Order: sequence, then structure tokens, then C-alpha cells
Amino acid sequence: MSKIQEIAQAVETGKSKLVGGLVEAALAEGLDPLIILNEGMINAMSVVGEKFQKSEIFVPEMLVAARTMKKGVEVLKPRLAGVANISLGKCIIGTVHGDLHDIGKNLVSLMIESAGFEVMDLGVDVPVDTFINTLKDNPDAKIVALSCLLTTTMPAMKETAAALKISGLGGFKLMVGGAPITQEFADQIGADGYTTDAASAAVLAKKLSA
Ligand code: B1M
Repeated sequence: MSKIQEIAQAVETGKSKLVGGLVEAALAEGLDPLIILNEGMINAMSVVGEKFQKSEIFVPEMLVAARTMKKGVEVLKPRLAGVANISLGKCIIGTVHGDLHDIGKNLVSLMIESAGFEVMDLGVDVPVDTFINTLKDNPDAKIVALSCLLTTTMPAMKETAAALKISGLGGFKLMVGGAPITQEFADQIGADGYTTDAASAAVLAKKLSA
């Protein structure tokens, strides 16, 4: 079994004590950190999602897999994050209210930070008012980034986007993403940008703030 397969299996089966060592071993073998992330861990989470959908596993197993992926990402983090010496400005990011998923948002946050932004991560289940108040306190923020993983919390993203637009606060660009989000939905809610993954989110953030 390849190192990537071992990592994927560790994430799928929630072997949180093993995953760190496996990721270190894969890095020592010279494997690309992005391949370890995408082909090892993110693919494994898709398998976890499929198994959940088929009722082969339940929320506790999904949670353990998520914890395992987080441990793996911790080891990978220094290798994913570049060192940016410039400051491109502030980026406020969070998962919209009602939604507790944060692995993808954390990756987006990491990539945007390594692109040179000062990231203010508000966490998960973020009320609309928290976004508004953070923006009021940081009127120089260049980007507000919203993440959402559930179809049932897409209305919360729409609500947050609408509140930000009518807040009278200007000078920032709104970007959105997450598994159920599409370009069409992003256009509908008036977002300035949408991307499908963390690496392209960092590229988009730079483009929007330029
Ligand atoms: Co949940 N969950 N979950 N879950 N979960 C999904 C999303 C689901 C697709 C599983 C399934 O049924 N196949 C399904 C949603 C179905 C739907 O809405 N249509 C689902 C469900 C139903 C639920 C619950 C309702 C289950 C229940 O309680 N009955 C519940 C809801 C809780 C809540 O939020 N209120 C729930 C709970 C959980 C856990 C807490 C157990 C756990 C999350 C733990 C955590 O995040 N700390 C969990 C997990 C782990 C998943 C899956 C298996 C994996 C998610 C993940 O981390 N993926 C997921 C299935 C799946 O995704 N295939 C599933 C890896 C991550 C790197 O990818 O988050 O997509 P992702 O992020 C990507 C892109 O989307 C993008 O870039 C990231 C990196 O490349 N991206 C952005 C994300 N945000 C972006 C922002 C951007 C740009 C790009 O710009 C701002």
C-alpha cells in the first residue's frame, strides 16, 4: 500500500494517533504536500461522506475522521503555508450560521494567510451580526470570505451576503465557497467571487484585493 493510501485509510477509519506519523513519513519520502492533502486526506473525506450518505457510518465516525484529518493537516501546515513578507490587507473569514464544518474553511484561511493576508477567522456557526461588527471594527478589511457545507445553510450565506451589502460598509469584496456553492448561486447572492478549493481561493483573494 502506498503512503497516500495509508494516509487515506487512516483518515477514513479515524486513526488519529497514526496519521501524523504517516504524513511525516510521506513528506520524508519527498511527496508533494498538496498531493498528500488532495489525494490522501480530502479524497478520504469524500469517501467518508459517501459512506455517511449510504448509512454505512454515522455522525460519530464522521467526527472522528474529521479530527484525524485535522491532525494530519497540522503536520502538513508548515509545508502548505508559504512565507509571505508583504501584507495584502485584512481578510475576515467564517462558516455561516447553522453550519459547523470548518476543515475546508481552515484550509482556505491557511492558504489566504500564506498568500499575504492578515486573516481574522471568526470560526464556525458565525451569526450575521458578528460578520457585520467585525467589518465595522475593521473598515480597512479587503475581503470577507464565507464558507458553507450544507445545502440547508445556503440561505444563511445568502442572508449574510445581503446583510453585508446593505450594511453601508464598503471597500471590501465578498467571496464565497464550499461544497454546495456554485458560481450561479454566488452570482445570485451578489458575491464578487467564488472558487471551488483553497488554493484557488488564495489566488482569487489576491485578484479581488488588487
Ligand atoms: Co457533515 N455533511 N454534517 N459533518 N460532513 C457533509 C457536508 C455531507 C455532504 C455528508 C453527506 O451526506 N455526504 C452532508 C451535507 C449534505 C447536504 O447538505 N446536501 C453533511 C451532513 C448532512 C451533516 C449533518 C447534518 C449530519 C447530521 O447531524 N445528521 C451535520 C450538520 C452539522 C452542522 O453543521 N450543523 C454534519 C456534521 C458533521 C461533523 C461535525 C460530524 C463533521 C464536520 C467536522 C468539522 O468540520 N470540524 C462532518 C464532516 C466531516 C463531513 C464530510 C464527511 C467532510 C467535510 C470535509 O471536511 N471535507 C462531508 C462530506 C464531504 O464533504 N464529502 C459532510 C474536506 C474539506 C477539505 O472539504 O469542506 O468541501 P470542504 O472544503 C473545500 C471546498 O469546499 C472549498 O475549499 C475546501 C478545500 O479545498 N471551500 C471553499 C470551502 N469553503 C470555501 C470558501 C471559499 C472557497 C472555497 O471562499 C470563501
